[in-house]
Amino acid sequence: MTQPSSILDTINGPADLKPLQPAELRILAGEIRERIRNVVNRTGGHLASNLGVVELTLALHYIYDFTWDRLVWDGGHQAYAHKIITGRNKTFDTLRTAGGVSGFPTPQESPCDPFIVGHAGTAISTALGLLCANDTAPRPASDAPVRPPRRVVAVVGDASIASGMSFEALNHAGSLGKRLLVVLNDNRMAISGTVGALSKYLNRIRVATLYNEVKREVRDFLDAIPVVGRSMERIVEHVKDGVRKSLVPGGIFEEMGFRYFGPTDGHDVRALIDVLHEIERLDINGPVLLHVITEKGRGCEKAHADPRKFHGVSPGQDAPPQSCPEQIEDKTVLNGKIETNVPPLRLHTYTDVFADELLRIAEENPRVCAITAAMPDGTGLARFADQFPDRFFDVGICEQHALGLASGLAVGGARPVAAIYSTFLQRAYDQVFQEISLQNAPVVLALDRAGLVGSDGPPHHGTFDIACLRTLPRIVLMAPADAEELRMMLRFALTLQVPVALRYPRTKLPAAQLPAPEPIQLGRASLLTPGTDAALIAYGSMVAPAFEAAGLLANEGRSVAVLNARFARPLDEDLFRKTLSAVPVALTVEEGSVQGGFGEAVLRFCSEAGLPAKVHVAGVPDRYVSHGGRDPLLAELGLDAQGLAHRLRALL
Ligand SMILES: Cc1ncc(C[n+]2csc(CCOP(=O)(O)OP(=O)(O)O)c2C)c(N)n1
Repeated sequence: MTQPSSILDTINGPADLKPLQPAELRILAGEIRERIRNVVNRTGGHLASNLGVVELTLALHYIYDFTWDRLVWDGGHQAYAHKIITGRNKTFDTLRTAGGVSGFPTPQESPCDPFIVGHAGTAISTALGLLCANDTAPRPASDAPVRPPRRVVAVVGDASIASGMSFEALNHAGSLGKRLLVVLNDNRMAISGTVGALSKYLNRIRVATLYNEVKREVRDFLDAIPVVGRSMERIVEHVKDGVRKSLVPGGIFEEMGFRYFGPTDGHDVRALIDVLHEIERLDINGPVLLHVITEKGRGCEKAHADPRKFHGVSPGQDAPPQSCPEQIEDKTVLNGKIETNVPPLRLHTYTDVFADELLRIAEENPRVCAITAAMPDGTGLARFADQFPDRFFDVGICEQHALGLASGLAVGGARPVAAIYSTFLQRAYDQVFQEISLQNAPVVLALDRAGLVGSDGPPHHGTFDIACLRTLPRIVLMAPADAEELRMMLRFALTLQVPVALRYPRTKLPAAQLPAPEPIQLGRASLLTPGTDAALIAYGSMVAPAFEAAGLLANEGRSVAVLNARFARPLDEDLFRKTLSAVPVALTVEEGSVQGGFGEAVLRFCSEAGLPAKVHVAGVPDRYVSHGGRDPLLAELGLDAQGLAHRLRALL
């Protein structure tokens, strides 16, 4: 029998950690880091956050049994070590590849993952729900083995804890008084630096380096101060309270009903184990917050030195990536269409083009502002932040506030552009309704990553924005077919006095040469190719494959019209009526959910207008699409040129 060559080889599940000594756990931490680095170098993925939580992960699994207890990772982008320990080491090489291990927790892979997550700020709420569910569990049979109550642990980053939902959950948990354990993983970073007042507060705690011991001494000291007389008693109590708050770290959490522990060195596995033991020994009857200080990118020199660049990396990357994995997937040289007077950057993606054009517009118009919810790099706004710091707002992972702020800016006369990933917009649907649509606030929503995003998979695919937004009155929905059209649409959006959502995909700029775009007019589509056998009515990123599909069919002697819809709302009823009167069959195409999307709008129009054409809808089907490369996923769904041609052939 071959001997295991490392401690990691002996870890088949969390139970194998229990016999290890702290010194062995330290060695194991190093091995896990190596493993993460090697795999992520091949597959791409979130690097810096994962390297930062290795000891914390080991300590949590050492103390608890998460096949019984529950561990909820906020955002889930830092769960690689957890995956490696919980039986997924052997398959970890397939990380983020089609059919392989997901980059995020998922119960499909392990009973140790209670939720599929990818969006930040949710862990404290869902963990609290799990805890409350414990109370509803049926009584075990009298002869069943007695198990301790499940411990529920939420690990949340210092950026995610500042999101609205986290605050709502802290507020609730503090009042419920249940035994929730929140581990605040404080590395001072979101993807870029953490922003906001809470971040400054945490920084003060770190700088103070006060430990629980000190805290207890302060408490004891204050409690020992004698008080004389009733009115004096109240005054002295106020003074003591003030002193307590100024000296004791974590006061804000204590005020909310949590017992605060820390800050603890999150890379000292022994200290972590000790503090967790202590928390369990004290048997605290209420919520506890353990504040752990970690370093993003720990153990990898480059990632440690520049965690912003190494939040995520693309495959094959020991050299720094250009941005986070949400941003970099497809790399290609600039297609010849973008000609600019100011070419300092090579523009690879729609994100680059959006950011570049917004800068130009902002130079011309001092009322233009840009907003991001913790994604200055991913949305391309980092340059805007440098150039126009007074007109740039990074609000942290607070999409709801981002759109509330945008509404206020717009109503106040500014021209806000809120750049937000399609999937994260979902968090702020009510703000799009009340603060934007109902007010008729002229906010431009720049919806990046609209469509399939690739390896980040289901929590990140941006496939619901068309369906969500289409239902709201007033809002104009548009999507460019190529980079030039994106520039034109962004400029056009900022001339409108109504809300606009402009969606563009996470991909390289299309290689297919589309005809030069005509000027943009509200609710006007563009006929790219006339045809009599069928029509392809495509929206945004699907125009290029539709155009190519029509070319393939033309080679077979079929005459297929191609319409670049440009707007999903309002629709170009005149052009649609004309086109759909001239062909027997049409196929709408969108990189979004077929349920309630663009195609359904066309279907309804066609039916109500009594047009003879039979309209079919192509798009993302009514299920969650897994992770994998964007292009293979599109091909799998029949949304590439071949697939569209194939579908139309069948319809003809
Ligand atoms: C609702 C939402 N908005 C934005 C993101 C994108 N995002 C992924 S990780 C991350 C930073 C998280 O920072 P923190 O919670 O401090 O964890 P760390 O990565 O530093 O460990 C962001 C903004 C997200 N996942 N969810």
